[in-house]
Amino acid sequence: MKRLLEAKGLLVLLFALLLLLAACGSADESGSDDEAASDDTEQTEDGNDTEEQDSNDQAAEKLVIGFSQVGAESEWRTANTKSIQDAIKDAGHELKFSDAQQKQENQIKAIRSFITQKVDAIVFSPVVETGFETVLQEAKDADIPVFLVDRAVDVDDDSLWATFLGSDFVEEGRKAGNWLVEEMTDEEGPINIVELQGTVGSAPAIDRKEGFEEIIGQEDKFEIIKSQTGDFTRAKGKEVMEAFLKSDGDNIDVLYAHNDDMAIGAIQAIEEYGLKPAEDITIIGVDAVKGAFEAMADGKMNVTIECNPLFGPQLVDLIEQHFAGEELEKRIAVEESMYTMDQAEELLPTREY
Ligand code: GYE
Repeated sequence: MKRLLEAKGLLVLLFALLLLLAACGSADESGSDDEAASDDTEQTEDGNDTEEQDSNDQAAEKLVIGFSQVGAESEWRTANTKSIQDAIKDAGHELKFSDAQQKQENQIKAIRSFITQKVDAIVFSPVVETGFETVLQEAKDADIPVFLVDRAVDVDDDSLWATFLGSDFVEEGRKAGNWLVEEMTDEEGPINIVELQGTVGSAPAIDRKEGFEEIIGQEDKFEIIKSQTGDFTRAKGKEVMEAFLKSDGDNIDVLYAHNDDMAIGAIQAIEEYGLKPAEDITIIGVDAVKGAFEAMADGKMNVTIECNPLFGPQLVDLIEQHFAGEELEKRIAVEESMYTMDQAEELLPTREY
């Protein structure tokens, strides 16, 4: 019996060792998200390098996919990067990942490098809307389909991409506006709003502003007294909110932030200034990331409009459909919702991002 136990113990040990080795292997494979988009920082993640995976891979064609991501500026982005990386790897395709650090020139460089490397498909989340015609045309000329994700480009020729999968940012702005109008029904004006915009020239900054203004513009009592970019980051959100408070202090009734990270940075600034976030200043964010749920559960933020980043599996399905010869819709929307402070505590444990 003792022998048997010893033998069993050995087996368990051996198994643990094997697991450890496997874990080390995969840790080596996964690169950090915030490296620059130069050729030498691109990471290749081959999810199909074991026999076991080969046999799981059935008849599906193994694709080499280049992914030019915006950056690592927010909680949303981190969740989005992981969702796409995991989905590509899990499907057995090879991923070449490039982080643009919110710079357009890095993206153009990365896409050109994907073209030179003759990838099968390019996944591209453009930092800003304009200025990508030439490089998109180069991809088309090289016969490489481009899958736009998350953010759109402002380019007339829609033959330059296979499809665009992303959220409806104008609608998100409208949702934020409608929530505010409802919330302030009994309040008399003027209601002074400060706005923290996302990255200048980016689709979500342009569209979230437009949708929000469309709704609040219908009532005279609302006024946006200050509007500036916080580049979608906590640090910038805090810094700009500090400036708003310095110039307009007790006059500010509402903060509309184009993402939760900037709202969270601004909450810190408001507290340091000596006001109560969500009480003295109503706080609206967008994304519905965990950090916003935490802030809402703490009574420091009023509402967040959902923008779902977890569309990696949906994207991989679309890429595979394309290579199976199916015609794709040019625009595919991600479905989303809205969450208020009173739902935060209950929903926080089940939030996936
Ligand atoms: O809302 C923000 C991120 O493009 C939808 O980018 C995305 C936005 C998201 O930095 O947090």
